[in-house]
Amino acid sequence: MSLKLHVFPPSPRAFKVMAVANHLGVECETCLVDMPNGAHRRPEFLTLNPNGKMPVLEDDGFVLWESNAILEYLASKKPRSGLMPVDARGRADVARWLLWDMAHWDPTCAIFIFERLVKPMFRKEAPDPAEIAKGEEMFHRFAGVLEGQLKGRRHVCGDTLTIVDFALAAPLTTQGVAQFPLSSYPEIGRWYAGMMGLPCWQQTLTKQIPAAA
Ligand SMILES: N[C@@H](CCC(=O)N[C@@H](CS)C(=O)NCC(=O)O)C(=O)O
Repeated sequence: MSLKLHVFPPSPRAFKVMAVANHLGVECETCLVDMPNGAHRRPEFLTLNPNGKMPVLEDDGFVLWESNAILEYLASKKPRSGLMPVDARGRADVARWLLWDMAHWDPTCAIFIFERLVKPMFRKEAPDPAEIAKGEEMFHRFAGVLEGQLKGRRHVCGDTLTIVDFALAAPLTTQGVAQFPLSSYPEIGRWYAGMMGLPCWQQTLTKQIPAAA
């Protein structure tokens, strides 16, 4: 049985798992989680993820939620891809950045995505300037960390592409609408342009519409 990915494609958290599966050539059946119609709150979805959140992966009875855990699992299917290092320090470095993502980067980017994309598009509400101001303060703090890390490195964990690059670059796919204050971060711009050059990135973007910029 092939893998199933339960996703709402406009979300960057869906984008990253679809892009990694695509990059690795891991065959996945995509099952739409119709979030605007509340599919993530229905009993059948809650049996997959009691948090009522997507993405969720299913692999022959094994159910996995949390997008970055899904990235690790997908990478484990193709250990020679290099997306997940094999040495202890390399793995610890990847763990460090995936945890940093969930603690800092993802929640920061989520403020812009929620205020400028989700609210106007799905709730017909205007962005809250106080939330945007809070997002900008957080963004400059953490984008500064990422910018420093990328200096002298092609990718976040060195010169090799890893799942970290997918995790951290995915929210930026919504830049056209979310408008992260990115102009003073040339290293992030250079690195993100490289991600956009990946065939899997472009293929996955076509599934993300209408959020893709
Ligand atoms: N840390 C989780 C976050 C998942 C998440 O918040 N997904 C959002 C969509 S992008 C969701 O399903 N939200 C529904 C809700 O909170 O009710 C992950 O990375 O998988």
